[in-house]
Amino acid sequence: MFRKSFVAVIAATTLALTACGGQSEAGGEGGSDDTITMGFAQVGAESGWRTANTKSVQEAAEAAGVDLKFSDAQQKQENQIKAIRSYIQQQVDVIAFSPVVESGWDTVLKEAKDADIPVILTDRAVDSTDTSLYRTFLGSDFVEEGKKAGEWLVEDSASTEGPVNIVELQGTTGAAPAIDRKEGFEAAIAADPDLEIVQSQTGDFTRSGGKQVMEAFLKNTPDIDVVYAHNDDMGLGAIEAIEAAGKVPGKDIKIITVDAVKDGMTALAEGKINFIVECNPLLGDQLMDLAAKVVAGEEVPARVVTEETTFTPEQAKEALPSREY
Ligand code: GZL
Repeated sequence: MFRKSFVAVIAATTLALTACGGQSEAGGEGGSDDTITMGFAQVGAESGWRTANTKSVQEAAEAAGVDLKFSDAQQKQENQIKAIRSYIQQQVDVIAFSPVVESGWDTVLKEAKDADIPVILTDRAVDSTDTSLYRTFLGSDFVEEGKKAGEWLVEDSASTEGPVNIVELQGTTGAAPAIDRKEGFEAAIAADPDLEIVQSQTGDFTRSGGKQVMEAFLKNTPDIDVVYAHNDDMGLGAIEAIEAAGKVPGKDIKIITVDAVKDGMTALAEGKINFIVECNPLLGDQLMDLAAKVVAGEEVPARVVTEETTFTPEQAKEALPSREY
């Protein structure tokens, strides 16, 4: 709406200045014409992280006066593509989305480009080689997150004699965080030949998925020493399976996760998880700032990386009272 009315205002201004040199009439029907309309295609509601991310986007849109059209794709790429097409039809001013998987976006992103609607990637990236299909990517460095997890384990295992058997709960197959967190972790643990990933399977970033896969690992894999879960929710599911098997999570089997949402931080403070790498879901304000710049035709960085840290149990106890998510 902003773009069409912006042209109307220019036309009205030109006409007014030509005709009588007076103030321009704001174009458009009713309401303020400088309201940005954003179409946001969210992945789903699969985890505590996603819930916090959705809340952040919605609250930031409200605060910024952005008219937000929001859709939940229930973790299905075809639903996100449908949502993006509907935003193109509605001629929104800007489209933002977190691609559930890296591949298969070029066609619909070309449709947005042909409709002259800028696209902002938030949270997850796409593997398209044509970077003109989106204006910027706002989100974490997932390879770095995986490295931080692996580096902690290398240090923690330094005094351990013999093999350390690791089982890995991967995120959604084909998703950037799953691919990159695996890559970063494997690169870090390569430093210690005793550290070996003996099983690796997707739990789809959900608590139930993590529990089911961990139950299978416990049945078919003797001597599991460590769980590396690509997010807290799968780690929390693994805790349920480990306890049901009569073992003590955090002691008999150490657990490393990524995200640092409240439930994960609580389990960390209780010693059921041993280390968490933070992945910040509060992207809303940065997204709205980027959208305003992109719609105004201003240059924006190709990549905006979010700030994040790591937590031990002691640090979780200190951080929990003031945690925003
Ligand atoms: C990471 C995000 C991931 C979280 C999961 O930025 O895409 O998806 O780590 C969420 O909890 O489901």
